[in-house]
Amino acid sequence: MKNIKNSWNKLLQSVKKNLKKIKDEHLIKQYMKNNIIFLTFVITCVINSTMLRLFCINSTENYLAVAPILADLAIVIIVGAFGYLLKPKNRFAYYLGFSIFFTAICLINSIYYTYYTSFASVSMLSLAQYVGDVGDAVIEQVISFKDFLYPIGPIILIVINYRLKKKNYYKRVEMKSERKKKTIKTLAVGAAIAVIFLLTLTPTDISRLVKQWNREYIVMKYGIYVYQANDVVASIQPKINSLFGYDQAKKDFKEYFKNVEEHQDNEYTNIFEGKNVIVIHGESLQENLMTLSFNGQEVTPNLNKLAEEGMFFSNFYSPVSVGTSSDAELMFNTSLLPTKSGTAFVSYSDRTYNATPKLLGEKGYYTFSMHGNNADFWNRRNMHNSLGYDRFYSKEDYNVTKENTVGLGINDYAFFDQSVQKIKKISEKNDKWYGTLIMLSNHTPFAEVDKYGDFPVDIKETVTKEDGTTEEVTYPYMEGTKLGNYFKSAHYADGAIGELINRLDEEGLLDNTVVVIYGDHDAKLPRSEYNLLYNYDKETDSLLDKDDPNYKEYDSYQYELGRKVPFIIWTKDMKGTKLNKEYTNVMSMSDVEPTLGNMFGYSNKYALGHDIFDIKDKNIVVFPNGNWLTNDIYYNSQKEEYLSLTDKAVSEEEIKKNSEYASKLLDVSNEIIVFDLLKEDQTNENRVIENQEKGN
Ligand code: GP9
Ligand code: MN
Repeated sequence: MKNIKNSWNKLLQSVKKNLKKIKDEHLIKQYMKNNIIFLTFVITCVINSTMLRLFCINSTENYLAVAPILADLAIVIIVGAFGYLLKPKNRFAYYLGFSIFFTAICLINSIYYTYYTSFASVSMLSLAQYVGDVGDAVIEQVISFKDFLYPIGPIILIVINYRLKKKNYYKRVEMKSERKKKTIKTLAVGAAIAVIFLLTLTPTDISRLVKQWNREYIVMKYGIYVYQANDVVASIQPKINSLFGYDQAKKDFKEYFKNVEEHQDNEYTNIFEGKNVIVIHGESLQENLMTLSFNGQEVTPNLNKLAEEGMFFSNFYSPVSVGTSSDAELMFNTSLLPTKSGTAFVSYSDRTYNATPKLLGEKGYYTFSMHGNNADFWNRRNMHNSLGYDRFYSKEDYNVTKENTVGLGINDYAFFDQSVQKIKKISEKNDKWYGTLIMLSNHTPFAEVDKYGDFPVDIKETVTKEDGTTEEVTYPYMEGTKLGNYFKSAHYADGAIGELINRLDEEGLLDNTVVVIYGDHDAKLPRSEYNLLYNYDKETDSLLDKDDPNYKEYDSYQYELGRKVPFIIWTKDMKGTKLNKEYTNVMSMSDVEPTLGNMFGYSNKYALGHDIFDIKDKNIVVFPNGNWLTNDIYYNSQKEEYLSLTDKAVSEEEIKKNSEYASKLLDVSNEIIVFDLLKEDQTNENRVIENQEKGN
């Protein structure tokens, strides 16, 4: 104890002594005087990046954020440290070069943000060719006063350098060892700031950096310089992945499709040929919502009604990976599975896809997608083009106000309302169309409860007292829980779906249209929340005791199986027809394209999923982690254990066969995307058509 006290006192004394030395010898002043160019470089670069953030992202969180300033500071100091390796007279060129470079990053992002409400990516350099066409418009509408502020940084540097030169500032000689020492000391300061910054990061921050899809969030947390460096890495990674293994991939691909059984026509073949399509991408809509009511009110009355009147696939899974929403779109449209690393939407948007919009486009459909969020979220701006959509309507095309915003952006009601007006115009100009409407309001964290309207998720009971009078008793139940808030949010989103259907009908847009609805993935809420839902004890307002005979634990298998999402195909006149029923065979999002293809008369010969009416009860849902599900078994490949869902005996052989199939499917899907294997096929096909046209 005494020792600790002594060392502590010694440390304090030494700090005091050093501070006194700094004060007496005017060391700070001296340091500033000797490092004017370096300090100007650091300060102007950090001011530029901070200015960019403040101009672009208007949130209190951003205004108060210290973390991105630390990150910018660390990067700029570390880059600046290497300038000390040069002789004093040569340093200015180094700092000016980097100052221009950093300023360019801020300027480009500032202009890009004004135009696209998102930050720029080097992977979009290939789109630079289009700038020529819109150049004048960019200058008139996009470059604004604030953009002229960034170049002030390098200009200040030039002016200061000019003055210093006049005063013979660069005459002093620095030995090599002194220069090295300065570099190391400055690097140490940069590294220390970097460490402080790293301590502020949460696991979510790190995972978002890796995924690089929510660019605004990354800039807000890491600053623009880290964002841009990370963007370069994320853009190069897919190129590196595709450098090795092409031959093997091609071989696997050929082998796989050689063994795929040919599709057989069935009673659903071509039943919807020529009809218009509206696809509703239901953000975080889980199937179990449809089974729940609170105080006699269903959570999703509109979805339930559509399911009752249409074709309802009640065992439908969306095996998304880190790409969540975008993985759901990928599987839905291309019948492929998520990639093993990165996401198809962000890392492989330049690949060839045999996607539904493209295939229907070839059949004369006008295809479009609509989403109220930034077009660059999940890189949709590029990827929707690769999927073959003729037009992508994004935030830029909607009237988004503070009043109509919920969560990530425009609320589903306003989004659908404005979308219907656009669809009306589209339908006037095109006789066949296919449109995807991507919802947004029901997005995690489901926190804006006051905006969702009144939907109590408590238990209200009327109790008769001893004297014969009655009393209303309320038990909080799911009120105030994350899952409860999710129910409120989903109820709100479901209301928007109901209104959309009414609006479309009013405009006569349902008369020759098939509506397809899917939940993109589950709510991603912890299992403990479901335990409360199924084991609520009114008396104690908490979980039932585990020993209670009524306690039924929501185990990890139930949780996994409970993550299924709704899939509904509906037309306004389907009710009561033979199509109108519940379809219970297990089905995956990657089975949608072949299933719809069979009904609408198009086909992707490299689909990895199946027409559910062809494969029927033999289907296997494959998850990105190698788990799989059939009508009879859910298999957990990590734990190498399974849950039997029926009385049928499970054989080792079946487990082995299905596990091999799952792993093959994930490999082939990944290889198709990474090595762009459909491109070659497309090129060959085009060649055949050209030759046929030439009469060869
Ligand atoms: C973003 C929205 C949400 O525009 O589609 O994506 P998610 O976080 O669900 O993947
Ligand atoms: Mn989503």
